[in-house]
Amino acid sequence: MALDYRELIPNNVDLGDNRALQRALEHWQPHFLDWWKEMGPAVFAGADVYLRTATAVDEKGWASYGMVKMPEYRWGIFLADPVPDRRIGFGDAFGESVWQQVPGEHRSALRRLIVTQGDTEPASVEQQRQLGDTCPSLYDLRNLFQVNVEEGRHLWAMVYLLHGYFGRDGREEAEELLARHSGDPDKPRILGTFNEPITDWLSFFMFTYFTDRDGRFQLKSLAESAFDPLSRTCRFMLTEEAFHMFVGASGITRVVRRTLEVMKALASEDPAAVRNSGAIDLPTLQRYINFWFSSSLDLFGAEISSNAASYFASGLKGRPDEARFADHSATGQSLRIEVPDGKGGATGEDVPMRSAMNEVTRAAYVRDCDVGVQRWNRLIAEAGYDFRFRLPSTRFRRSIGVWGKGSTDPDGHPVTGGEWQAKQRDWLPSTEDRAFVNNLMRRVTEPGKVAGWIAPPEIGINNAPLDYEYVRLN
Ligand code: BYC
Repeated sequence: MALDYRELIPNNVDLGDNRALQRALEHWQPHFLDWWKEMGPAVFAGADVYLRTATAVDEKGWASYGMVKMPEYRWGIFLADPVPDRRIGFGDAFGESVWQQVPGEHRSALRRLIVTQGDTEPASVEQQRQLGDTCPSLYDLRNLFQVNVEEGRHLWAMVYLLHGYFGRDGREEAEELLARHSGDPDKPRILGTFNEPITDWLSFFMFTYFTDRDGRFQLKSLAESAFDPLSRTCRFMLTEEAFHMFVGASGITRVVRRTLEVMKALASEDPAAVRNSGAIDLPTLQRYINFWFSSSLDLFGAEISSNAASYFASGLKGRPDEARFADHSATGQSLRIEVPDGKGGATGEDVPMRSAMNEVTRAAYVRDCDVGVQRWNRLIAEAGYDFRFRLPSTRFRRSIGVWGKGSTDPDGHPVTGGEWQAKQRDWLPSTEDRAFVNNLMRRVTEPGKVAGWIAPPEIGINNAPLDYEYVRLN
């Protein structure tokens, strides 16, 4: 279905037929634009950017590319096409028709899920707002802005659901999504990771690799929802999300490539020598991986969660790719979860499967994260070095869930507060690491040129050459 851009709010939900909803969203739109100007990209905010805009909601050929000023981006409301006679795919109401309206008994839980999802979208734009200042190339600057406008559109997607299906409460929640701010001590964003500062591009690539990937798994879970408008909007969001993870995966790959080139040229693996040559040494990259991976693990919630059990039972939130599971009721099954034994070790606890849904999703996420790690390791091996990256244990640096109280080392062995203090700088980016990385961040905006700490991309955007002027700075 082609998307209609003639409306003030582009949409494929027949907004023009629902005057009350249209007015409510047109009332919210200027608030969104004020927020974008105040909290969105701080540098090059008015530049012409080579952006893609959705033209259809199916998976093939949905994007058109052209020069757009970000505040003029056509943010809109796009839902994937309905699946005829769609049925609830899991939980107690398995096989019943999906819902086109919100059932009263699930109203508050659904609103909470939609608000939590919606809150992350503007949060990420806020976190990344200063990055344009230090872009390593016009290509990367363009990708940052593409990610930013799409996160803005994902916010629109959740605001549409709040306005369209939750009445006055929904409208109030939509205002609150613009009132909370990343890192604000009084009104922070809801989930921890979205309050972490992102002041350098290495963190941006780690975030788009690890945190956007959580987004992918959460959106897949919500795409299973019995509340069909939520399912349809998440299905379309997933097609946009894929690019964000490409930015992360290819970004880290390019950093690793550049580091290996420098190591080769120096004939040395010495981190200090690598740093002196303006590249990021592999142990520092490992510490950034440890930081963003562990932070993103918390986004899946607690290992044992009554919230997750009731979301599943009532059909609100399924498992990613639910159809792949043999049994969609998940009753009479359990999952063995490792919990601290209180004596410095771990012990297994059998948890009813429905209460362990967060862990099922987290485990799938960990496997997916490891794919990139192994790819980076192959590059290192091919270059002839023994160093290998690895994901730390899922117990490491957790704030949420059974491992949220004590501390462990990256292998997941509990450590005392003193040991943690002593070893932290080996495991996580230290103040010096951050200062070093931040110091490398210098703006490069000559078409085709790339900063010295990262290799050039392999191909341009939409078949444009690498020296294309992806952002006209004006
Ligand atoms: N930080 O019962 P539990 C994305 C809270 S990213 C702070 O385990 P549940 C994106 C939890 O709220 C995807 N608090 O929770 C990426 C609960 O609070 P209350 C975003 C946390 O409900 C990049 C309490 O701890 N989407 O799209 O099973 C760029 C007990 O926990 C955290 C979603 O998250 C945390 N990390 O699971 C842009 C999907 N984790 O009730 C975008 C919607 C948990 O005691 N959200 N808590 O006050 C959900 O499905 C669930 O809310 C969660 C939590 C999976 C997040």
